[in-house]
Amino acid sequence: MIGEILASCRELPKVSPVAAVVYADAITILLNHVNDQLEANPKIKGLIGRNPLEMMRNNHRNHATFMSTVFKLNSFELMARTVPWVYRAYHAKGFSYDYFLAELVAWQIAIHKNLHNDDQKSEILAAYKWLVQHHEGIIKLSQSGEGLSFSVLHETNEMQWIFLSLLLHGDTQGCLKLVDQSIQTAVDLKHFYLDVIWPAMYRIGQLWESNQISVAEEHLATAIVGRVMAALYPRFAVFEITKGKAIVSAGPNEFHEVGARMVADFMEMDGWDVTFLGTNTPASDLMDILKRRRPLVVALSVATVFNLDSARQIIQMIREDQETRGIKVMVGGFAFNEMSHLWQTIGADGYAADSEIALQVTREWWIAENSAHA
Ligand code: B12
Repeated sequence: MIGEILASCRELPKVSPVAAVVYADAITILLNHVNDQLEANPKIKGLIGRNPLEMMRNNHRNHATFMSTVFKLNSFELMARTVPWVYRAYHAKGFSYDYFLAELVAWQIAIHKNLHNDDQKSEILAAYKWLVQHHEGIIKLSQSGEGLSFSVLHETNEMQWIFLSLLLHGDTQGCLKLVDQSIQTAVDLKHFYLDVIWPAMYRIGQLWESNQISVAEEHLATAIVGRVMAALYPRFAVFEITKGKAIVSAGPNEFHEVGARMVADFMEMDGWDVTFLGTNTPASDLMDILKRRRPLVVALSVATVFNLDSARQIIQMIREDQETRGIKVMVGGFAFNEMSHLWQTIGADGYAADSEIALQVTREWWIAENSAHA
């Protein structure tokens, strides 16, 4: 099924860069138009499962940013893999499947009325027509979960289940005791990050997505993980710096911190002089710090697919500025899980699926840098 859908979306005509920009520039107008149409629909309360209208508007905002990313990257595979997940997540919260059809029709009307150049309009509308035509197939995919990049689970181990259960009970002390007893060395710490925290957080994501835990419970789990990582950090932070400077960050509007923090901690343990900026760093501020610190590597974390385009823009800024163009850009994060080739599409120098592989990529850069200056 996913194979057929992917094959069919690859037939879609490419969206020209100018049409992608026109869509991005029109987002606010389109968004208002779509919201107005759906809010005027007499059946809207039933269609959105009596959820607050703000939840629907939020979906429209995410949709617009996401489609803008699809058009700018010209990646219809990204669209075909992500839209079933959107159906799945919102349907679990009570949105009916008919709502998506109504929404897609509203986008078509809004585009029709607000974009003026016929060629650009038809390039953009082709993607929406495809979505409407594949509505039933998308529902089936969302129900089966086939091909969705959002069901990554690692092999289970006992520690993972204990930790997950403590997280779900909101037991901060229990989590801290568990790590205190089981983590003695840097190797233990790495295993704990990769084999326990990482899969546990993915499981938390699945439980949230299928409405089995609330947003508050997900926030609680993330907050506990943050405390656990902070508690472990002083034990392993004093490492000799044997490599160059690195900056680890998530870009603008990217609020997922745990993965980026893992990469920062791993690199620090590997001898890098790491500056960890956390999340949601504005592009211009990132550029400033890159110019001041002149790192060899900048590591950018992208979890949400609609932030791929801002990562692309930052990479472009880094390349276009004489002072920063030599900096190696490594990317990673959940957004690349099933479509790792996207790192090339957005212009990065390297990609790693996890914080351990990130060390291999950056070690090679460090060796190359040293041999160039030897
Ligand atoms: C916690 C969480 C949040 C928290 C984050 C708080 C915080 N302080 O971090 C909050 C509440 C803010 C949040 C918000 C949202 N979230 Co959220 N969130 C999660 C959750 C449950 C866990 C994230 C996490 O900690 N993962 C654990 C880390 C270790 O995994 P990781 O980031 O993938 O990192 C590993 C690798 O990817 C890699 N890596 C990561 N970064 C980098 C960088 C480099 C350079 C390299 C080399 C490697 C690398 O290394 C790590 C392993 O070593 C995930 C579920 C999931 N599957 O991840 C959803 C998830 C990421 N969120 C999701 C969504 C949709 C959202 C929202 C849009 C929800 C909404 N409707 O508002 C917003 C978006 C906010 C934004 N603009 O960023 C979706 C993303 C779908 C997608 N790909 O687009 C997910 C997958 C949930 C789901 N199953 O549907 N979220």
